[in-house]
This record gives sequence, structure tokens and C-alpha cells, in this order.
Amino acid sequence: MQVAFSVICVGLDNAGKTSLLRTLSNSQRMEIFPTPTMEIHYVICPKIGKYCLVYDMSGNGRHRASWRILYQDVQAMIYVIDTSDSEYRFHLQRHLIEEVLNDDLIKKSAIPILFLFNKNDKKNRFNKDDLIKVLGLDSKKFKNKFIFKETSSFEISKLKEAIDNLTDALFSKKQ
Ligand SMILES: Nc1nc2c(ncn2[C@@H]2O[C@H](COP(=O)(O)OP(=O)(O)OP(=O)(O)O)[C@@H](O)[C@H]2O)c(=O)[nH]1
Ligand SMILES: [Mg+2]
Repeated sequence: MQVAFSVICVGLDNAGKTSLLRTLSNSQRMEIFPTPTMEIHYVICPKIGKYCLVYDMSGNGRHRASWRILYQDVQAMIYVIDTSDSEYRFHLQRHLIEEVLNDDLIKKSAIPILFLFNKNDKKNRFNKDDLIKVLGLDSKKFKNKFIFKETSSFEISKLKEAIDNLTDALFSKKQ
């Protein structure tokens, strides 16, 4: 298996990280539990016909500090947001995103970040453009390239498109 690049997948607990990565990596449908610390997925990047290795991190508060251990080993980030979350959790989310984006290692490497606005199959959810504002995702303030996509863990076509967009961003950044 040829691995072209590595990605860290982060976001609050219950966002749907493991669910969408299992859809993308064609893992057998099995019951989903909160990720204990980390899970690894190999995801095909249709554009380049190679795989990327995705570190699926636990979003639990106790484990978030371990995300940065991998920041130097990855070439991209996927940040998953549950669009049906509560107001309190969006508040928490804003602080967490601020912390990630202002981390010295993320600033220095300027890796592209794919923000997935997940659970878009739900009726009671916020739309992408409102959340971009609420979460302070102003790309002009950062060197990292931001990609925004609405997804559902159960719809593979949008997820594949998102991986294509990330692959494009990664390789255009390197030129
Ligand atoms: N409706 C809906 N539910 C989803 C979607 N994605 C995930 N879920 C549900 O959300 C819950 C949490 O999903 P996980 O994939 O475990 O979330 P996670 O981000 O990996 O959570 P941690 O491992 O705890 O950080 C599960 O009950 C999933 O079935 C989605 O796109 N739509
Ligand atoms: Mg998980």
C-alpha cells in the first residue's frame, strides 16, 4: 500500500470522526464507540490513486492534549464539527479551534486544514456559513489553507470530494 501523506483528524468528542473515517476506509459497519485514544485508517485519495494515513484522535477532554504530539508528523489536518451541537458546545469549540490554530507547530508547518461540518443529514443543525462566523474561522488571519465542506458520515460521495479537495490543497501548497 503506497501512503502519500499523513493526516490528523481531530474535533470534539461525538463529532463523527470515527464514523466518517470508517465510511471512507470501507471498514465493516460495526458499532461505534468513543475512540479510547487513537485509531488508524487508510483512506484512498481518488485524485492521486494513493492512500493517506489518518490518525483518528479521541475528542474526549482527557485526550485532547495528545493531539499535538502528532502535529510534526502530519502533512494535513481534518477538523470535524457536529453541526447539530448545542450552543454551549459551540462556545467550547471556538476556544478549542483557537487553541489548535494558534499552536506554534500548526502555525509553523502551515498545513492545510479541512473543516468538515458533519451530520448534515440532521434536521436541527446550523449551516456552514453561520458556523464559520460563530467559530471565528477567518482564513485571512492564518497561513494555513482552509477548506470547508458539509458532510454526513453516511454519504460517501461528499466525503470523497472533501478528500479530493484536501489532496489538491496539499499538492498545490507544495508547488
Ligand atoms: N445523524 C448523524 N449521526 C452521526 C453522523 N456521524 C456520526 N454520527 C453519530 O454520532 C455519534 C458519535 O460518532 P463517532 O464517530 O464515535 O464520533 P467521534 O468524533 O469519533 O467521537 P470520539 O471518538 O469520542 O472523539 C455516533 O452515535 C454516530 O452514529 C452523521 O453524519 N449523522
Ligand atoms: Mg472516535
